[in-house]
Amino acid sequence: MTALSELNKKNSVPGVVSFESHADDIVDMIVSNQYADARICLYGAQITSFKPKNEPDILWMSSGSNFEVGKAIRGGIPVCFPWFGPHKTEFEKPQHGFGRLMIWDLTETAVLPNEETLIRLELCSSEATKLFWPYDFIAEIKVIIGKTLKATLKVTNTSPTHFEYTCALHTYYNISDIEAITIDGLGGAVFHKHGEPGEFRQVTSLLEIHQSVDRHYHDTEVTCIISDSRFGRKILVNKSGSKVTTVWNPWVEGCAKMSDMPDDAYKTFICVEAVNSFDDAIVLNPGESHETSVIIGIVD
Ligand code: TA6
Repeated sequence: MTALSELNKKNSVPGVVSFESHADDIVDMIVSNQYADARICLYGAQITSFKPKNEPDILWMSSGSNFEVGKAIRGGIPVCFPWFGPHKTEFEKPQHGFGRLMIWDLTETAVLPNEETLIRLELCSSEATKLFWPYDFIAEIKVIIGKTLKATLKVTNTSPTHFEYTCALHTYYNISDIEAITIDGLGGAVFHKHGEPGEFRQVTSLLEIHQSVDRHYHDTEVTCIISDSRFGRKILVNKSGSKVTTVWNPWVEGCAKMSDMPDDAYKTFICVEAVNSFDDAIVLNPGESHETSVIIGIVD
């Protein structure tokens, strides 16, 4: 039996959860309930679409994204694990870790009493992960699809020694126009610019973006709101278990350097990411776990 037919046989829920082949070795899970429609790619445990009923997608996907094992998917919610950004010392190792480059196991699909849909995916340490990182671990992505989407990355240390990891739920939000949005919530927070020395403070309460931005805001756990004047909607970006919020848009010159997105793609997405890194790296003793969560949705 193929992986796809086995998934459909064992894990589909009639009218709610089904599976579709996206490309060789890449399977998408399609979820549809009374609240929303969503897609989750088992490769990378990457949520690639979340559409509350009668809304344009909250998540952005690049029309040029790869769907190929070994390459990252561009858009949705990439899971960066067990490091965020480049590896600290071994620069040949994959940017943002290997979590987004591996096929995760589906461990649960369930319909909750309130008709929300619960999905759990797991990545356990193996010979393949030990080529990149020597530790034993269980990483779980738990997704609850309802009026909002809740995604939690739970990492458990199953090694006999402690380890440190960094991570991100690197969400790409679908927006009408980068110059038509504001981000509320980061006023007063201290940030550093990616790869540059120095510390700055966000002076205005609303962040507007008119050029490339790659900022890591420190010591902030607040909810952000992305207001989109042209789409006439406000996106809720709530998080927990993360003290760093990263805001990224590469602008036209950055897009031009990336083969998996059109040059003008920067206009229609903004990344606002729940991050554990820098002074918020996570250290786990044997048996300990940490959870990093996001809740996204439309503000009524
Ligand atoms: O989170 C921001 C960031 O680390 C940027 O520096 C930028 O490189 C981006 O992520 C995308 O990284 P990727 O490896 O997906 O091209």
